[in-house]
Amino acid sequence: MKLLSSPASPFGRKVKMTVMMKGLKDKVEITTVDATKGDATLSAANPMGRIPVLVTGDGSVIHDSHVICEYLDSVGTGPALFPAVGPKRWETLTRASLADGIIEAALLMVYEGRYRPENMKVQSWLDRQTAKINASLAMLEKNPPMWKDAPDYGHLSLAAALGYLDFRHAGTWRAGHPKLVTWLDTFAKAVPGYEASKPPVA
Ligand SMILES: N[C@@H](CCC(=O)N[C@@H](CS)C(=O)NCC(=O)O)C(=O)O
Repeated sequence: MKLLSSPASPFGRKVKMTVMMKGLKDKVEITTVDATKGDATLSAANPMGRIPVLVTGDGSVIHDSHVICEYLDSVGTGPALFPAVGPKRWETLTRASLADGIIEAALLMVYEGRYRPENMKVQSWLDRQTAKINASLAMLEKNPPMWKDAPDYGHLSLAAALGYLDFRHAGTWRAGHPKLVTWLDTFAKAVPGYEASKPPVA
C-alpha cells in the first residue's frame, strides 16, 4: 500500500499512528507530497487535492483520514481502533469528530497566515477559530477521555490534534489544560507511534 502524506500533516499523522498501532509498518510505503503547492499524483487520486490518501495493493484509492484509518483497522492486527457497533462506536466517532474539528480550525488559521496577504487578514475570523479550539479544549479538560484496555481511534485523533497545536500554535494550549497535558503524556507512553510520527521542528 502507498500512503500519500506529508511529515507536517496532522491528518496524515492519524494514519501513521494507525499504521504503527495495527502492525502495518512494513506494508505501507509513505510518499511525501506537498498538498499546498498542488501535486499531479495527489490530484489524480483525490480531486480535492488533500492528503492523506491511501492507495491499496489492488490500486483502490481511499480517503479521507477517517476512512483510511477504519480501512487499516480492518486489515491490520492488534486491538480494534473502531468499535464495531453500538454506543461505544458513536462515542469514539464523536470524540474523533471533535478532535478533527480542532485540527480543522487550527489548520484554517495556518492557511490564513500562509495564503492571505497581511493587509487582508480578518482578525474576527481568526478569533472565531481560536474560540472553537478553546471551547473544545475546555470541555475535554473537564474529563480527559481515558481508555480501558487500549487507546482507540477517538484517542489517537485527539493526540494528533494536541500534537498539531504544539507544532503550529506553539503549544500555548498547555498553560490552561494541565489534565490534557498529562493525558497526552500518558497517550505518548502507551502509543510509541505518537513520537515516531512527530512532525519535524517547524
Ligand atoms: N477531512 C480530511 C482533511 C484533510 C486535509 O485538510 N488535509 C490538509 C493537510 S493536513 C490538506 O491536504 N490541505 C490542502 C488543501 O486543502 O488544499 C481528512 O481527514 O483527511
